[in-house]
Amino acid sequence: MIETIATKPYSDQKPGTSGLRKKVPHFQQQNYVQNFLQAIFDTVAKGERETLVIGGDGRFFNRDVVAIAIRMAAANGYGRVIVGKDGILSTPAASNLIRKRGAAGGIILSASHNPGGPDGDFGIKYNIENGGPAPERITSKIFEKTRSIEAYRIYSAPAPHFNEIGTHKLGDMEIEIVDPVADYADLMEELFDFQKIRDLIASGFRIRFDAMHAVTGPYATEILEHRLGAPAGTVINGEPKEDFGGGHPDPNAVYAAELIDELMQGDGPDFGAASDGDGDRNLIVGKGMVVTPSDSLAVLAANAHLAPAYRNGIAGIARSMPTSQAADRVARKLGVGIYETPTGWKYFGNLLDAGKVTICGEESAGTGSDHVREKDGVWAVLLWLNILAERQEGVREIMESHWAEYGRTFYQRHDFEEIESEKAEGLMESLRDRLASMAGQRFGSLVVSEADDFSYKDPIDGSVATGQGVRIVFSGGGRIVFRLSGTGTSGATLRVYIERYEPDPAKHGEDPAEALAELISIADSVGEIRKRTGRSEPDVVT
Ligand code: G16
Repeated sequence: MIETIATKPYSDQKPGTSGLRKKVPHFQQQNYVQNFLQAIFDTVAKGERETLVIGGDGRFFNRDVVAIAIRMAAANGYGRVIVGKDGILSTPAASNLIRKRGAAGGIILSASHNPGGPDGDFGIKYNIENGGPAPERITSKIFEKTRSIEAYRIYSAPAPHFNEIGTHKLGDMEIEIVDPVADYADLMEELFDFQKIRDLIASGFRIRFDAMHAVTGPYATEILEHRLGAPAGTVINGEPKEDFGGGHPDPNAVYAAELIDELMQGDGPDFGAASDGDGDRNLIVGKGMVVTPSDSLAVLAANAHLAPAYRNGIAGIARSMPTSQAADRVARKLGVGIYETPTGWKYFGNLLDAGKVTICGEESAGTGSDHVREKDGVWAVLLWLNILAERQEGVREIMESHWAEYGRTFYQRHDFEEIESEKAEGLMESLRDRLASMAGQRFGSLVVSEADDFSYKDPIDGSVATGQGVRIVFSGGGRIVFRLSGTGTSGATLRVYIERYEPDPAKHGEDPAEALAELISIADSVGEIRKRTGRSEPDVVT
């Protein structure tokens, strides 16, 4: 029986960079989840008896919300839901299922790289029928609905267990519980030359993949160990846990330090990789070298033609604005388009759908292609492996020859976390106020050539996004970007992105902190970071 239950609106259900993210206890407030799901169902125009994909990264509260989403989908006219066994679906696997099964959309439960557990973070995101995150015009409608919601609809009977593959019914709705890994692994096998990678591994090439007790464990184990023949133990921390084993599933130098240390040993593995909570981010580590996400995007774009899926070349590259300009040089050389979008994978969707770009990437450890409409951690690892197998070179040799050919863009991101929101807003406001007078100003040895607050007009649907980050560009190619994160759950996180182009190969071996030292100190003075926040050091440098 369908029940209509009265509820009261919450005022804070505005989706951020990637869906609604809050602490678990916040989500556990009465009807908080139900309100947001009903607002989604009321917003998305759907025909009769459509299909909806449901799954998440397995973090604490995942199962409860999967069960609620199934019951509410049944009460909101869906004909079928496809649910990952145990409620598990990595974000890229969910994107693939939406596309493959012609679903109207999907509910993806994750707070990505944020920690989990009863006091950790949780998140709900809606993806549209192309498999990608809902664009702004939909998320803002969802937000509007949450502000005036009066009731939600739910099926009174409990949801069936979803811990075994099979089909069930709830009212008229079919519930299909699927293997979360199989379709995704098949897709990877279509894109890449698995035999070449198998041969590389059989020749003694050693891989270490850290799944960080998050969702990619089963995916990486199936693909690397079972299908590609890597020895057992290649995947570490491979069992997804509700609290990620107490860790922080963010594949960066801080939280993946153990993996990085192992790769810095002379007798360590040849290739290291890690992914995040929901499997869409990636970290690539070579022997003695961590590859920055911006460099990884540039190298993958330059070498994509070595993998079967991209053999005929790529149509273009898109990167988020704060991502380094290394990929732009590759696009120019290939003679393909380069697009600079605001932060957020949702901005790539239209470009991918229109066939303008094939490869996309972000400084926040995300790379992906037109095979799905999300960034994809395991895909990035496999494309790297395919390239390594074809070139028969190590990660370091590939990076060094890339820099020799294109020049090196030194890059760092400095995060200042949990700043009081007012102080962070004040800092951004003050920068914006000074933008008009900035061009021509000298800081140390550098002169500002242009400064603006980034805005973007989507070339496909004409929609405009403003206020996407303050850019200060210096003559000679240095750049500092300031923006506030849209994914945090407490206070504000100030992100400062710093880059400098170095064409001279003799200087490519420099330590990035040294190569960027002058810009780092300019960032502090121009941004008044210490003065306004009291912070002299960032919490995380990536
Ligand atoms: C999300 C978005 C990415 C974005 C990242 C960081 O990733 O999908 O596009 O780059 O957040 O955003 P911010 O700088 O606003 O915190 P994920 O992996 O968290 O879903």
